[in-house]
Amino acid sequence: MLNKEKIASFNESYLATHKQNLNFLGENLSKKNLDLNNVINKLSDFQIAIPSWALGTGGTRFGRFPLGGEPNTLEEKIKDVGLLHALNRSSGAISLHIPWDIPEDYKKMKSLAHELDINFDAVNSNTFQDQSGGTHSYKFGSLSHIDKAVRKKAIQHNKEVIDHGVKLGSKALTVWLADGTSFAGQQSFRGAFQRTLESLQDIYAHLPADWKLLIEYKPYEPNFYSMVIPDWGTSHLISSELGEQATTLVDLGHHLPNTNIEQIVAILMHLNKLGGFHFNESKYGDDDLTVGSLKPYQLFLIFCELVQGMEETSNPDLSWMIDASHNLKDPMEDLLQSVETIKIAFAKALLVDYNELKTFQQKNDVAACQSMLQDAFRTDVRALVVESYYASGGVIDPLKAYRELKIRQKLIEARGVDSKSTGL
Ligand code: PSV
Ligand code: MN
Repeated sequence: MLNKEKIASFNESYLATHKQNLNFLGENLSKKNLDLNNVINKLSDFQIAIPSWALGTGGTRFGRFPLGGEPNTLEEKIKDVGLLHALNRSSGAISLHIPWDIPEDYKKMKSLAHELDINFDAVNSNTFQDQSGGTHSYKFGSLSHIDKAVRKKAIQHNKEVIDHGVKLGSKALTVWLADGTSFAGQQSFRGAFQRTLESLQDIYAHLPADWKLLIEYKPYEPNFYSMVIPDWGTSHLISSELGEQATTLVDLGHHLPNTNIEQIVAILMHLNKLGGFHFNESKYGDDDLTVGSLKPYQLFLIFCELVQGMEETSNPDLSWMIDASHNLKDPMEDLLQSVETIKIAFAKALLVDYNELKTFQQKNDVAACQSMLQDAFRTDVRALVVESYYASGGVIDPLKAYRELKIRQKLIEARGVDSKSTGL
C-alpha cells in the first residue's frame, strides 16, 4: 500500500515548506548551546510501540462503533503497525496481548514483522477476563485469588505468555491486574497482597535472563473499593521483592486526578526501577484519551524527568508504548497523532539545558527555573519532529499522508466494512 515512490511523491509537495520551518527554528535555537543534529538523531531513534488492541475501535463498555477495515488477525495487526511505521518511522514495534494474539505460525509472523521493520515489544497477559472453556473463573481475582487452583491457572497463563513472547523475540512481560475488591471486608488486604507477591515470584522465576517484568498499577477499576496493586509504591515494593528484572510501568491514565506523575518518574528512575510507559491522557481516570490532548505541559514535565533520568541515573532502558483505545477517531489516525505528540514533548525536553537549570536551583532562583522550562515548552519544535520522520524515510506529515493516500478506504476495500478487531 505504501512504497518509497508514494512516500517520495507525497513529500515533494511539502518539502520546501518543511525545510524553511527547520531553518527558521535552527536559526532561533542557534543562540543556545545546542547540537540540533543530536536532537534530531535522538528523535529518529525514539521508537514507540503500538499495542495490538489499539488498532481497532473500542475503549468503551457501552456502544462500539467499528469503522471498517479493522485488522482481525495478528497478521493484519502487524501490517497496520507496518503502515504506521512506514509513515512516521517511529512505531517500529508491536505489543501483543495474549490470548487475543497467539500466532498460528511464529516463523511467518516473525518474518512479516522483520520485513516491515517491526519488533515485538512487551507481551501482555490477560487474567482480567475468563476465556471460553475455562474451568476456574477470574471473577474474584487471578494472581491474588483465594483459591490456589485459580492462582495456579493465572500463573500458568503468564508463563505461557512468556513462552509465546520468547518464540517471537519479545523481551518483556507486562502484567496489569484487575484484582481487587468492590466491597469493604470482601478480602484481606494483607492476604491478597501476599498471594499476589508469591504468584509473581513464581512467574518471575520463569522469566528468561534477558527479560524484564513490567508491573502496572491502577487505583480503581474494575474494582472500586481496593485494587491489589493500586499505586506505584505497591508496584515498586513488589518489583523490589522480586529482583532486578522486575520494574514498575507507569500508565499515565492510572492515577487519581492531579497526581504528580513526573515526580513518580524521577524517583523510580533514581532507584533504577522505572521499566516503561503506557502513554495516554486522563481527565478523570483511565479515560484512554489521546496523550497530550489535555495536559501537554504535564507530558513535557514528565519528559524533562525522563531526559534527566536517562542521562544521570543507571535506570535500565525503557519500554515505550501507547495504551489507548478509541471509539470516536480512526484508531490509526489517533496513533499517528499520539506518536507525534510524544515526540514533540521529548523534543522540547531535549531543549532544556539541565546544567543551567541546576545552577538556578542551587541559587533558589525559582523564577529563572520556571522560565527555563517554560521557554523550552513554548518553543515550536514540530520541524524537528518532522525532520526525524523525513530523515528516516518517512513522510513529512503522517496524518495528512494517511488521508491523502486514502489508507482507511483501502483497508475497508481489502477487509470489508464489518471487519472488527479483537481487543478491549
Ligand atoms: C486496563 O486498564 C488497561 O488499560 C491496562 O493499562 C493494560 O495495560 C491494558 O488495559 C491492556 O491490558
Ligand atoms: Mn496500560
